[in-house]
Amino acid sequence: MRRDNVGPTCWGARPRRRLARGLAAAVLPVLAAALAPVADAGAATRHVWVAAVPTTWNAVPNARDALHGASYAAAETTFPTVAYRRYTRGWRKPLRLPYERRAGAGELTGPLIRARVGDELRIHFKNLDTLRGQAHSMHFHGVEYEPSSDGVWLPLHSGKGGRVAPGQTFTYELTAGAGSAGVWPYHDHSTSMEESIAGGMYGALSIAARGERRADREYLVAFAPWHGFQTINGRAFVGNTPVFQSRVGDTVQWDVIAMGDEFHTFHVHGHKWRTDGGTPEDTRGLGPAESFRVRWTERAPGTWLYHCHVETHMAQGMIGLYRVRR
Ligand SMILES: [Cu+2]
Repeated sequence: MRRDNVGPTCWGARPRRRLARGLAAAVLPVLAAALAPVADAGAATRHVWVAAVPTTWNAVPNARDALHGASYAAAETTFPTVAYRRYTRGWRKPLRLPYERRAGAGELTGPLIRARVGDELRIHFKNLDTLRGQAHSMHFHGVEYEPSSDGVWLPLHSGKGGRVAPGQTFTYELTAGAGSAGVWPYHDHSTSMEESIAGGMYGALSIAARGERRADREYLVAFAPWHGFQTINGRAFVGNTPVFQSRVGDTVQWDVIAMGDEFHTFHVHGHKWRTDGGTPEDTRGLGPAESFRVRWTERAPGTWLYHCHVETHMAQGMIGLYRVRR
């Protein structure tokens, strides 16, 4: 099992550790010799517990659009909704892992789910929607699965995973295949998908290639509309959207996804990255359910803006701060 991924992959495994250690001491050298030429010997099965839960979300908690000097009443920016939340094993307690906190994920936007090429993912989903009492699902981009784990509602074709009723559970079985390295969205694809996505039922998978080192800093930028605002991770305007932090010398990775009906252009001031073909770039467009990640080694201290460069979106909140310390 890999240890480089932040956060436990299986909760409650501790009591079995001593037995496992003894077994490992006896069996591992034999296995290692047998499997030495196999590249994916480090692959893991990662269990993730997620629930759809009612919540009340304020996209503008400081009540201000600082750039335009406008202010908002809480009633204009706060609405009840249903969102994905990570839980401990068996959905006992809500959980937000440290890397999710640093990435600005796991609040309105669902958990940032990390894996590595070769891993198996078991996403245990429970529908706790007592707000609207609707069915929900999880549909994942970029990974491999059988139709039964597609999480899509299609009459006469879908199984239980496409329409998980309130109070019910379903486990999606996914594989991070050879082409899965990168960042991918997931979202509700059940009968309630339009209303659910508009309310925040989406999130990101971040899948590392085999042998790839994780960046020192990883940030999530989820572009989506919300009740007339244009949000990043469910927040609108500088002072509400995530403030991402790094130091000169850090490798930084930006995970960018878009949900909803509109096209966006991701832009970071004072920085460039390279396309897969090697061309320098400082703005990249994406449409609904598209996603990408960009990386660079930080060399530019200061306080910078990141934003969607569709100017009406920027004016409606799709803008944030990026701070680089020396
Ligand atoms: Cu935009």
